[in-house]
Amino acid sequence: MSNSERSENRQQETDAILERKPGTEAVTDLEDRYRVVGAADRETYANWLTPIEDHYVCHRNETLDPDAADWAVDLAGAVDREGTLGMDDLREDYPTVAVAHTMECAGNGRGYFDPETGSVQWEYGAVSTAIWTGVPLTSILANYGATTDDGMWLTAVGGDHPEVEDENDRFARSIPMAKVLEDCILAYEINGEPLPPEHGHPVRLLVPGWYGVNSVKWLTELHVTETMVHGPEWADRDGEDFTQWQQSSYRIHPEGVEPNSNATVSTFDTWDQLESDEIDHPYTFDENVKSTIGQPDDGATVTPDADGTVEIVGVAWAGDDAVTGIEVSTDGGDSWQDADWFGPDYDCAWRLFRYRWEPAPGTYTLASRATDERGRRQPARIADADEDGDDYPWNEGGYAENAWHPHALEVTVE
Ligand SMILES: Nc1nc2c(c(=O)[nH]1)N[C@H]1C(S)=C(S)[C@@H](COP(=O)(O)O)O[C@H]1N2
Ligand SMILES: [Mo]
Repeated sequence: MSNSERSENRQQETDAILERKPGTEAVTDLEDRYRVVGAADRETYANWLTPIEDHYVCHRNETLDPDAADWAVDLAGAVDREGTLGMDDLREDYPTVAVAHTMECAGNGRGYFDPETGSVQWEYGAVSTAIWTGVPLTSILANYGATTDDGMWLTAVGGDHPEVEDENDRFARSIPMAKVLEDCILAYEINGEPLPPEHGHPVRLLVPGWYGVNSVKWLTELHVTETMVHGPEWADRDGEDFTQWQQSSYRIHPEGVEPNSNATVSTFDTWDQLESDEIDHPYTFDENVKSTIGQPDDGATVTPDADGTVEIVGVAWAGDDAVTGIEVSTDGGDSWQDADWFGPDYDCAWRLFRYRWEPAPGTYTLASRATDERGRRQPARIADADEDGDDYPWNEGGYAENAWHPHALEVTVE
């Protein structure tokens, strides 16, 4: 296949996803081969559940659409016996659970970085909340006698391959065993429907509250390992490189730095890693505290209700930590007021907030700012490339952005 044929294929694939998902719009980076769509509408962030039609999509290789009857997940590594799990085994031999999960692409907000970084220029649309149904990994690992001590890792591999001949990377992610046992599942349904192709049909790993990259789609292999994918054994396994998506991409580091490869790390919280001396270039594991206003829309002209108020509604999340504080500003961040939580409160899923605002006619800058259970609050801005301080660190990949100022919006009150 020629390059232009490939790029036409990608365009058609993205168009097919958009047709199935009318609530999304392309943010595709065909140059970098990413098929991506984000929520088309800010309204998505004034609702708790994201319909499948609005759920963002992000992956790099061809979208797979295998027959579920032919699919199997191989389990190997530190287990008493190796296994091959077919879809019937997963559905019938194990408990079924459903988990709420706010999935955010680690590149969500990348479009706000200045200087601009490479890859998909997401603004706020690469985050969604769904109910995912599947099998708790702890049941599968127990059944196969896996070694699940603290410090162990579970490595998951996707069935997708690069379409370009000189690239040999495979999509693999290693998850610390403690997290796997706590709440990870092999998911085969989203919002009660079988997974659509673009969300990983027929089965994916689901890592609640962690950046989307960890939730490997089209799951084909699981390995119980003492290290994450790292070193020659994984960098050249039968001519394929399983380390790239763990050790090179999706790491937070300054410009021009090749992130160092680690066999293991003992701190998993992304923000803790940013603050830790142990880890130079944090991995994008759990999601940083963040919030997005869903209503009113950016640029909207609003008419107050009969009682003179305008309702501001949004969502706030903090990965697998609880989001506990939420403030709203109607003056561009000069002053802040507490907003109220409402709606569901599940681990690893965002919470809805509302604020009743009594504005005089005029033009205003609205912003929201969330705080997690450990008192960590969204920083104001993304720092300049060479700057230290309290702002969110500019990083080459544009990852894990959670500053509030870039997300502010302008509203005119009649
Ligand atoms: N096999 C595979 N899994 C993958 C990816 C991929 O390229 N290949 N992309 C990851 C990234 S970067 C994200 S953000 C999430 C997006 O999941 P979604 O498309 O279901 O929203 O899938 C992750 N899982
Ligand atoms: Mo992503």
